[in-house]
Amino acid sequence: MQAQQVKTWCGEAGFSHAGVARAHVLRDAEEQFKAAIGEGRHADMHFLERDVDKRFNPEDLLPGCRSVIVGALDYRIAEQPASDKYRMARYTWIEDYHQLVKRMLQTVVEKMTAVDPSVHCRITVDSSCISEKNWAVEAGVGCYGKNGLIHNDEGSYFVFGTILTTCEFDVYDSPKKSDCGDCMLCVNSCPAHALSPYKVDANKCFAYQTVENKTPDNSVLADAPLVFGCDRCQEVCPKNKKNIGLRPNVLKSSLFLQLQNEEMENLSREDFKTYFGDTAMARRKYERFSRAISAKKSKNSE
Ligand code: B12
Ligand code: SF4
Ligand code: SF4
Repeated sequence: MQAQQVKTWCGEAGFSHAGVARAHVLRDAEEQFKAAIGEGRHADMHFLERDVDKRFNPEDLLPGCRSVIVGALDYRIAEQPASDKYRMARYTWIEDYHQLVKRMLQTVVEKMTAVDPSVHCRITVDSSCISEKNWAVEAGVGCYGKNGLIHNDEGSYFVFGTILTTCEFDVYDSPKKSDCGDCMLCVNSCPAHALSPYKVDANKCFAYQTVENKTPDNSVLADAPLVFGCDRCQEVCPKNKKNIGLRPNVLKSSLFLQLQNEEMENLSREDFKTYFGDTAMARRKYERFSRAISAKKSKNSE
């Protein structure tokens, strides 16, 4: 199949960038990953300790896998949240990307199998153990940044999904080299001192503390820049300062952006469902949300 054809389909689905990597075992990345786990940089995310081999060998996840297609969705929208005290990470401002990106990739798979019904595909969006970050680099859709995220010319506000496929392509993309140069803005601006170049210590990272940690301290929730997630190391990145161009029409802003400070403070369980139900925040319970809001409210009133 022609790689350009599948990239065109990805564009039609709403992806800002797409690339195709030849499936192989990512030995270097596996070593880096094992080192990070060995140092305990994954905090309590024990799911990262499982199936380590499969993460870097797509054939373990899809027998006969020959290629990995990566779609990158730029999730910036023009709307801003009404609340200035209780803010959430940008990736929550739209429909939960796990569902959105999966649906977008599904349309690409349908077009591929219409052309060649013998092709097998498996879609991943944080849904399997595959390391989407590493495959994004392999497929040339970005490069490693010192803030631990993948960047391309337009910055880092991208989420990724992959299609593992038995399909072979006429040409393949190549990995891009890191291009941060001497810049250290993200490392020096991280409020949690969680960053050293290209490495994130999740134990300290506010994104871990506010989203993944099941028992975070109230003081940590109060100090975190955001109620849910953290964007500081992206906000300071010069690559993210470029103007927002035309947004893909797949992005719809979430209802919760309309909530004022007081409405956030008094949100009932039912309202939480109404306003946050379609966002990635709904993956965490209402109790978790209201605890974070209370911690921030106490800090604000000090
Ligand atoms: C666990 C996880 C987290 C954890 C740990 C973060 C981390 N840096 O690993 C926490 C909860 C903290 C987190 C936070 C966030 N996350 Co997160 N997360 C993941 C997840 C599920 C797994 C990542 C992983 O394997 N980490 C384990 C550690 C050991 O790996 P690592 O630090 O990435 O180490 C790699 C590098 O060393 C790299 N590497 C290999 N060779 C080389 C060579 C060079 C030169 C370099 C520099 C690096 C390098 O390979 C290693 C192994 O993969 C992925 C989805 C997925 N399945 O991949 C999303 C993912 C990485 N997260 C994503 C996002 C959006 C975020 C947040 C921005 C959300 C937010 N606003 O709060 C923050 C950003 C925090 C940060 N600065 O990284 C996106 C990243 C998009 C992007 N542009 O890069 C992903 C890809 C989800 C997706 N499907 O789009 N996340
Ligand atoms: S997400 Fe926040 S806490 Fe985590 S590394 Fe970036 S700036 Fe630091
Ligand atoms: S802030 Fe600077 S060092 Fe950090 S990711 Fe952006 S360009 Fe790289």
